Amino acid sequence: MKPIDLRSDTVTHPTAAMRQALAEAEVGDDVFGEDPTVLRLERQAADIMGKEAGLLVPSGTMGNLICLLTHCQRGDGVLLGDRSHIFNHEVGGLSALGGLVPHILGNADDGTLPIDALERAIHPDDIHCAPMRLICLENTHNFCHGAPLSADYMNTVGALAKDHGLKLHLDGARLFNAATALDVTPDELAQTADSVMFCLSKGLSAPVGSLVCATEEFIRRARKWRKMLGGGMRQAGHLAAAGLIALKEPMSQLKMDHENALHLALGLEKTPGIELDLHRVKTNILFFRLEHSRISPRTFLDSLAQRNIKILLTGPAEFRAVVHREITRQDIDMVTDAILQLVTG
Ligand code: TLP
Repeated sequence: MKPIDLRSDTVTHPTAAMRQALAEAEVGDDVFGEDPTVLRLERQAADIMGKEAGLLVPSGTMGNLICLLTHCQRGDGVLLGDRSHIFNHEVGGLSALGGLVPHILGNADDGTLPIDALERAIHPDDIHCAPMRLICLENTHNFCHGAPLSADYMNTVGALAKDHGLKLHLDGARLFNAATALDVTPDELAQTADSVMFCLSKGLSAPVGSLVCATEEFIRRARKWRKMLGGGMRQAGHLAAAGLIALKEPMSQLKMDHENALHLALGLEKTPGIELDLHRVKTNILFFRLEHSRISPRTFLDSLAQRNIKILLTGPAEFRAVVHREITRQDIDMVTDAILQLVTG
C-alpha cells in the first residue's frame, strides 16, 4: 500500500519531467558563474518575483539566513513573529551565526504582525537598544495554519519599513501557495519586500533548492555569504533544471492541493473528538486537535502509521497535515475513514 505522507509538502518526489530535465541539463561550474541552467533559473525567478536578480541556494533555511546576514550587521535588531519559521525552526541561526538580536512580536492568527505592535516596536535609535534594521514576514504563514497574507498588508508593512529606514525580508517558502489562494501574482505579494526567499522543494515538488531574489547589488553580496556558508554548488544546473520545470504553471497543482486540503478539513471537522477551525484552512496546511478522546495522541499517531498514514505531532494534542501533489482525493477519504475509526473505536 502506498504511504500517505501528510507530514509536509517537502516529502514530494521529483516528477518524471523533472527527472528527465535533471538528467539532460546543460551544466557548468556555478561557483565560477558558468552554469547556464542555474543562470536561466535565477533570471526566471527574479522576473517572476519582480526583482532585479536571483540566487539559487540549497535550502529555505540557508536562503533566509543569507538574507538576514546581507541586510544586517552583528548586533542589529530584527523584528519577527513568535510563530515564524525563522525564529522557531531555523536552529537559531540568526543569533548563532549572524549575532542578530531577535525582537519577537506575537503573530495574529492570520499570520500578520499587527501594525500597531510593529509601530510600537520600531523605537527611535536609543542608546540602550540594538539598532533596529529589519522586519521579517512569512507568507504563507506555516504555523498560523498556512495563512496567506494579502498584498495590501504586505504593502502596508513595506511602507512602514521604508518610513522608518528599515528593510523588509519575506520568507516566501510557500509564496506560490499564497498567490494561488489570493488569486494574485507572486510579485504583487513581494513588491515592497527588499528580499524574498521562495522554495522549489515544497509544493512545487523539485528535489532541492530555494531562490533569493532582490536587487543586483544585494544578490552580489548574498552570493558571497552563500559561499561562506558552504552553499556554493558546482554543477547545480541538474537541480536548476528540475526547478525550471517546477516553475512551469505551478499554480494549477497548488489550487488542487488547496481544494484537497479543504476536503480533508471538511471530513475531519465532522469527526467526533477532532477539533478543527475550518475557517482557517486557506491553503495546503491544516492543523487539528484531538479533544476528549479515549485515545492518546501518541497512540493516535502510531495507529495511523500502522495504516501507512503519516502526519506530524506539533503540540501536546495538536497535529499538522500538509496536502501536496502526491495526495489524491481517494487518499484523503482513506485518511478521514481511518481517523474516524480510531477516535470512535
Ligand atoms: N518548513 C518545514 C519544517 O522546517 C517545519 C515544513 O515541513 O514545513 N520557511 C518556511 C515558512 C518553511 O516552512 C520552511 C520549511 C523553511 C522556511 C525552510 O526550508 P528548508 O526546509 O528548505 O530549509
